[in-house]
Amino acid sequence: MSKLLTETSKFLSYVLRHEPQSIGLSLDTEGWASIDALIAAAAKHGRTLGRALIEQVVDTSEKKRFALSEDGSSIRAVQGHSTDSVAISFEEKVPPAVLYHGTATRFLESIRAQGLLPGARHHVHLSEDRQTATSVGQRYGTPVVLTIAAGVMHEQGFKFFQAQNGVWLVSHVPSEQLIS
Ligand code: HQG
Repeated sequence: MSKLLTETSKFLSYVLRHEPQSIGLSLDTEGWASIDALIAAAAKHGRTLGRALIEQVVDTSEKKRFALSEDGSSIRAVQGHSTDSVAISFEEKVPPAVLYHGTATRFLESIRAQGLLPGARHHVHLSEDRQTATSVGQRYGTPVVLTIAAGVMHEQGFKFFQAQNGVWLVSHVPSEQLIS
């Protein structure tokens, strides 16, 4: 991916997930921003964005981080938010028996003690395959993949959601549900 696409993707992640106010942008509670408003707000803060570039970032994002509205007028990040202005109404879904979470070895002691916590984000992020989890864990150090008894948690009443890009979401994971 070109440097411009990567940089633009990082910028969009920042304003659509975390700090929309940093460029004076408003998101609705489902996370949508008007593309025209996004382009205008970015321009005011010295970043030239065009519709074509935005659409290219949406199309080339391997993790399918962003979605366009049906009429093409708005954009949102499909998961990963920390901003309080967004509360996406994800549809509940029955998870597979096990899900995976990639983390770094240096967090293990704390995770074994407290379980998995969402940190600044709205949910703990889980994946269906170990490979994705490994690459997620690599971002923070030596990766380690934890296996989560998602089926048991679901039976206990935990609500699971799946974002449009396949990432599984849950409020937290108690340490007893970490199988390995
Ligand atoms: C860890 C990326 C200590 C947790 C990825 C993680 C993902 C604890 C870090 C998405 C803990 C939070 C989300 C505890 C959890 N003690 N550490 N009790 N509980 N942690 O970035 O899951 O590229 O907020 O293991 O692909 O790493 O941005 O979450 O290491 O899907 O689209 O605290 O972000 O996607 O880190 O990553 P994050 P995450 P994008």
